[in-house]
Amino acid sequence: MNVDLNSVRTMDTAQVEQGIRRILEQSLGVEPDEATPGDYWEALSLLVREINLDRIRNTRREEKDGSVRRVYYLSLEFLVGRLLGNNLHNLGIYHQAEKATASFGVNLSDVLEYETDPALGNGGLGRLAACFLDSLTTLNVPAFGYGINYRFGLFKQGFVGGKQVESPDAWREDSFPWGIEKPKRKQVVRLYGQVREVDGKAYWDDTQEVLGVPWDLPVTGYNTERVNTLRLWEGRATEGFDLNSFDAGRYQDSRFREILAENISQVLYPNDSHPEGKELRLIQQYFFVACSLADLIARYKREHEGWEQFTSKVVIQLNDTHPAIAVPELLRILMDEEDFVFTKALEICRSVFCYTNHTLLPEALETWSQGLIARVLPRHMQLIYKINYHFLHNEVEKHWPGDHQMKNRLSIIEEPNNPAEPQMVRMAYLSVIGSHKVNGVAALHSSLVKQKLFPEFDELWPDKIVNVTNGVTPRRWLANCNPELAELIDSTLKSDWQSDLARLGELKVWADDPEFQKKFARIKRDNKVALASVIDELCGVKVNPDAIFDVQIKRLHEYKRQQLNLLHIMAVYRRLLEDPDLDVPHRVFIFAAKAAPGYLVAKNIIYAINRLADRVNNDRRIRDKLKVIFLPNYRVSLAEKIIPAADVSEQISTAGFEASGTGNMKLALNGALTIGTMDGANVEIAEEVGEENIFIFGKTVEEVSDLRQRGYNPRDIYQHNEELKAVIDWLASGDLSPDEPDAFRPLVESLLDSDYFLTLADYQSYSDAHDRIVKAWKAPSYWWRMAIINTASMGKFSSDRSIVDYCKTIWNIGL
Ligand code: 26Q
Repeated sequence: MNVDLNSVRTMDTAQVEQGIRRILEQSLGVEPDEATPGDYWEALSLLVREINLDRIRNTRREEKDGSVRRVYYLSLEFLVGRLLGNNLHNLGIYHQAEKATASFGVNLSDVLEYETDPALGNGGLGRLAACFLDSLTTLNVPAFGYGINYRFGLFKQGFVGGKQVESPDAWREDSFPWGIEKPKRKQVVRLYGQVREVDGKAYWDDTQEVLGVPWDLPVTGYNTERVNTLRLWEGRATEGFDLNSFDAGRYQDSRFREILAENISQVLYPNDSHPEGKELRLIQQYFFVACSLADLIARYKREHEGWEQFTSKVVIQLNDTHPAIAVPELLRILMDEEDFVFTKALEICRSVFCYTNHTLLPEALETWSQGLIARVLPRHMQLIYKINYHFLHNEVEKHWPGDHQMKNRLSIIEEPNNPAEPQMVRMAYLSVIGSHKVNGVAALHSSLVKQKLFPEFDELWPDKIVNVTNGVTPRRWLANCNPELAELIDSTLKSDWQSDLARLGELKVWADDPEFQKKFARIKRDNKVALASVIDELCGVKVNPDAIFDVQIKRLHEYKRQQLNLLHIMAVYRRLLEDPDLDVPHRVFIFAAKAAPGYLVAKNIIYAINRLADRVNNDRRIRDKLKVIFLPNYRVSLAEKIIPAADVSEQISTAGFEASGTGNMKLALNGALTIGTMDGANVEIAEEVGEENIFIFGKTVEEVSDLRQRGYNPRDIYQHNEELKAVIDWLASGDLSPDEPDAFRPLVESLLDSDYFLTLADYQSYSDAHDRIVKAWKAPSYWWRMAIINTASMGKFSSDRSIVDYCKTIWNIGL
């Protein structure tokens, strides 16, 4: 980038110490010797915040000339994780802070534990957005993230008798020094009302108004003084207006507005695979889109005259279809407020919007009923019809003249099979039609997006659908969460792998070196000891750090197949009961996962794993050879503790269902070996590490589709696989839940009656792959060679590489 923000000024230990003392005494009003670790956390955070604020001002100043194209990343989720440690690393003052806190007699890592995770996302999509902000800043790309400042993030998960219970997570009710309210940048958002047309011009009147107030989080990067901004909107009632309607005797109306405004940014919806058509969710989507577009247009107007340069200065990335209403909103602004004609306005939309697809699951594709959009956003519904008409009657008609079936198939409006059902608006089609590029998130996924999801669009616009494989930031997911390994790499490579992850490849020459292997293995063991104490603290179970730590950490979903893992563990347990002297390594199977509160089978799987864990962990007969752990309340900060300690990474989705996965990358980066299907980014991971360094099993996408075509009956497999039959019968017997014998009926029925995700079909192949793992573990020099090669081969999966790809193939930004 042409702005030079690359020279990092640092602080020495004495300056950090002085800063902490000043803030403790003058801002928090406590003496250093009376301060708690929480006070130190707050003081250090406030110190970092001062530096960030300075740097934000510098960044703004350097960008004022408006010479650059800014990236606007619109996402309903940003799972940023704890910020203090990350900021200290980025500022290059982590070690200074460590020494400074030590001089006060406190341990920095204890201090960092005080921060609550901002839980502003469900899982992969939200965490990806956070990794991308880190990389955008690190690569010096001018960027804003736009989202919602939810009062309650994703629910907190606890277990009662092994069953998931949810409680609200009021994450920012504790002190949160990172957000800075910007009341001057507030926006008014209109909802409901009706549209009048006068002389061909549309007027949207009688609307309800709510305020959006922004709240800025500074986004720092590695080795740069640039600070980008994550701007999160909060809903508030408009002032003054309420009294008017109150005077007019419309008390209901005024209360309605107030309640609506305050509800908008209250909660993050906890579903990640089955959108419900809830009015409030639609309002959330429009609310943050309207605020963000108004904000970025105002910024553009402060920097430029006229609209000519808009498309070369602005690019807007839609993180899935959740912000898709941005397309008709920008069209509305251009036509109704800026007097553009429709075709020109659409052309502008199409050159600024890009859309990332994260799912092929048909039930996860967003649709909204036409009636709901027409009521909440009447002008937008008109504009959606207008876009659709233009698309079908010009573009589709030109390519497939007279083909009415094709028009039906590609229409943004889905006609119901049953006329009593409503017409539905397909947000994915709206996004494709309104964007200039559409991308999938891994090579396999993108090719399925082309072939299965949008084949006609791909024919119509052959260059529109592209791939950008996901990535993860090596700063958080190696340097910060695994400092010992980072240090070993530093001292071995003597090059800056943190900003050029491909450099890790140079570690391959050490893969067979006994000394290096020893150090690598030692670090893994240290991390396992640390995780063992977390497990003891959270679950009250002691685990052996010399056992294989086999982890599956991700949202709970049938397609991710935690149930496959469960069935296999049950089989391992049975084998041990049959022969307690079996010569097998000790194994600890570790799960962490939240289930959507309304997803009954997913919750049933959690309950089954917990019941099994209870049984296994207390069975003296198997002499600690097997332990099963379900860590509660999975979140970014817990992932940071599990990932460095993992030996085996479970990536076992049904082929064709996991768009990419990013946990797979984080785990391999930290030296875990993958047991996985040929799905999502696993395919590319296998390509990078080589098939001899990964445990691939199960049906491929083609085999899955062949099997379905032939007609799949899970009962055939159940009848013919003795071990599998035995564990399913055991699950169905009620033995694991004597107080509730039918408890696992939902799971058992799902497996035997439909098994849509082919758990049984892949069982034997999965079990065989585990046998290969056990064999490999028994030959340590072989195991550690593989582990080192995994770490060394993850260069491709840096989110820096993903962002460079976006810049080149989608955003047209030179670096
Ligand atoms: C939609 C409408 C209404 C309510 C909720 C939602 C909703 C919310 C979240 C739908 C989907 C999500 C999240 C999806 C997600 O996390 N997908 C994952 O994205 C990762 C990043 O690309 C991929 O690595 C994963 O494969 C994919 O599952």
